[in-house]
Amino acid sequence: MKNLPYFCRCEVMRGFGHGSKQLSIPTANFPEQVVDNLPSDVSIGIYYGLEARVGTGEVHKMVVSIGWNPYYKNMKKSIETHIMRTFKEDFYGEILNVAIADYLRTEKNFDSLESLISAIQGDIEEAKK
Ligand code: ADP
Ligand code: RBF
Ligand code: MG
Repeated sequence: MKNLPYFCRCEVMRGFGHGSKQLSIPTANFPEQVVDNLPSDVSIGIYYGLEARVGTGEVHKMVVSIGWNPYYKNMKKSIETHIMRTFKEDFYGEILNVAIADYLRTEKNFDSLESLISAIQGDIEEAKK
């Protein structure tokens, strides 16, 4: 993937409302135009990032999922960023900067919500390393 690190910057939109926040893994979703402009060699899958920054705030580690979320059978491809820190407030409409550094794994389907969550927690541990 010669386009890595891949930088993108756009406002945060409302996502599919699957309740990621209730699972303690909220994901900031980018608008469709960001998804449509992804270079073709940035494959579907889960990545970790060097940088995630909301507005002019601090820089944090992150994990990002690029794909169709097979567990939820989404019809639309999405780019969802989970920033590895706790925010007091939502930041819908704010500009989010991300630097997608490297690939962790392919997107998978799971037979339970628990297995999806534990896979995501595993990604977060990998990203920290
Ligand atoms: P949606 O379906 O609208 O994307 P989520 O449950 O995924 O809803 O929550 C995402 C929203 O939560 C983000 O758009 C952002 O405003 C907020 N948020 C709070 N903390 C975080 C975080 N650590 N990482 C990503 N988004 C966060
Ligand atoms: N969705 C899937 O269907 N399969 C996956 O393998 C998958 N991996 C993810 C990894 C990370 C790090 C993140 C942040 C999300 C992932 N998702 C995956 C998306 C997930 O289904 C979505 O964020 C839900 O809204 C969580 O409830
Ligand atoms: Mg989301």
